[in-house]
Amino acid sequence: MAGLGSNRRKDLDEDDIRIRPGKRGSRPRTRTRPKHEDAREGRVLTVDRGRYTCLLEDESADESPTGDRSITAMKARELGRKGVVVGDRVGIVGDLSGESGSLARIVRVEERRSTLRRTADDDDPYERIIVANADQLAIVTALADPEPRPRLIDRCLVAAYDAGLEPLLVLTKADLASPDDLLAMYGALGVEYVVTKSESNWDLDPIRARLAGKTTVFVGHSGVGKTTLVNELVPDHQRAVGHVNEVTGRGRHTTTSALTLRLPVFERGEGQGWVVDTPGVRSFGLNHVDLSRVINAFPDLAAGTEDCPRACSHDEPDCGLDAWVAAGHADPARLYSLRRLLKTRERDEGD
Ligand SMILES: Nc1nc2c(ncn2[C@@H]2O[C@H](COP(=O)(O)OP(=O)(O)OP(=O)(O)O)[C@@H](O)[C@H]2O)c(=O)[nH]1
Ligand SMILES: [Mg+2]
Ligand SMILES: [Zn+2]
Repeated sequence: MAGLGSNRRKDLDEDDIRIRPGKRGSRPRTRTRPKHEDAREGRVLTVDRGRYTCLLEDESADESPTGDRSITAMKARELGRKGVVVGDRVGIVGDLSGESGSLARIVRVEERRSTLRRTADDDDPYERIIVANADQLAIVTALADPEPRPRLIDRCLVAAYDAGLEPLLVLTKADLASPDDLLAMYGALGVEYVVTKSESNWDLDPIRARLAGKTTVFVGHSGVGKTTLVNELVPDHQRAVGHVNEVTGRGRHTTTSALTLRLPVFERGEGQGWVVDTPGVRSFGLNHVDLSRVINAFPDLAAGTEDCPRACSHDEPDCGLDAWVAAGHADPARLYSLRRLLKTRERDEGD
């Protein structure tokens, strides 16, 4: 609601309109307001100053949905302070025509399957939910220009494991540098990866295969090429791309809001995929993350924690994992990688 004057807000708020005396104004509230059983389900595509762009999916659609409608909605007062974020499934009532100037109301937020959160840095108590209901986190890293920063990759991995999202390493700008060093660093973690380079005829099949049937959030520093890639994957929708400053090696934060786009279906039978392009981040604060959950992403090591002391951090002298690995039950490189991730909150290599 920020940024809207109170007069304007009144004009746009259907709740206000409803209680004004008028032709239909004396209708008892209980008849129109109970559980909103008539609410249509929509998907929040993007949020801009209290306005939510929501997609009402064509329920009859199969192979190539054509009846989708994108509408603008606001949060109904009854939702109070409950946040609505990109990716939320919401119940919407009111004017669902999608005509310009129309405004519907979000009356319900469905339970989230997943939430990807971050704090601006580790000292920041204020955590933001970046996206709800995603399946996969694409950690987008340029191989050069800007230089890869493994600290951010590690932090994003921890955030993905914490949120229960599958991580996917997307290494861009392979025309400028080789991916070998980075891949060696992440090999033991077994993280899925794709390597891309922009050229007149991109080979997008490997990344499309990884995105099919999932909702994937693209995160990474500014200038790594998130939007360039998303534009290529969703050619009908072109967002602005920036350029990387030659002096600082940084992008210019060209993208300023998260936006969900539907991927075209390329092969029959392939599930529908969605991508969420997000603004570049300088760092990925992990204040909210419970590090004891990270081990759950390492089943080969989690099986060896029985002899650990209570509340073991798995990065201390008595940790049972050293013996587990020494006995040949798991690859020492995996333990090394896990410990690097567990330390990522303390490591300060600058960003
Ligand atoms: N050489 C090369 N340049 C690329 C490649 N992909 C993207 N770029 C360039 O990198 C610059 C930044 O790209 P964007 O797509 O705007 O980067 P972004 O990650 O969306 O940046 P923010 O929106 O600021 O977070 C643009 O000038 C792109 O043309 C690539 O594979 N190779
Ligand atoms: Mg961008
Ligand atoms: Zn331990």
